[in-house]
Amino acid sequence: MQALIVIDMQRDFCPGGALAVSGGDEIVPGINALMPEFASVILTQDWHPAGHSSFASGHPDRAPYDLIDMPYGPQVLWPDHCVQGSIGAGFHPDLETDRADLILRKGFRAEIDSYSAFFENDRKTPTGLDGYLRARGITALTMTGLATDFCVNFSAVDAARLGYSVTLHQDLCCAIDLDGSLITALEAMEAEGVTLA
Ligand code: VGL
Ligand code: ZN
Repeated sequence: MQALIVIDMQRDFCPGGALAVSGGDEIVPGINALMPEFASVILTQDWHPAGHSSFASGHPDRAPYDLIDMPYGPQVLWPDHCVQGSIGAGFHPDLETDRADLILRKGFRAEIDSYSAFFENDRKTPTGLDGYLRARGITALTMTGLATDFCVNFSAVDAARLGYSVTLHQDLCCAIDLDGSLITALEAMEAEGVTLA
């Protein structure tokens, strides 16, 4: 059984949003068009409390996109984005959310970020998605959404390590691309056996 995973197709990651990925909105029609081909459609939603520890605004001596050391490892500091209940945390208005079987929220703990749909950034606290997929007999995942080099990458790598058959739909993803992070991410996914399609 195959699932389409749509990562973080939220207003804040689209042009005009707080952490806009250039061209991020252009993949919405293609994602919608792909939904009927899948037995299951799962959406993720980046969902941070105000003042989240990944927001540069809470680190007075730091700027957005700085890399800092957190107790769980390195962490990029971001502009405030996807604050729980805000307009920016909502899905892109054209995304067909009705088709979703599950909307998985992540990044809701103030002290730790969660790029991956499977584990928080300590790479070991589970979100519960693995259990959900296993319980439903879903074994193959096609990954789409934002951003290719962060949340899509971490989700695809974790999924491959968990034993899923993973395909990255490259045309239906879009990258932030900080200092070559896109090429690094593509190499990481390939090394884990993710099919780049
Ligand atoms: C994301 C940075 C911060 C993403 C989420 O969805 O790729 N990137 N939070
Ligand atoms: Zn975030």
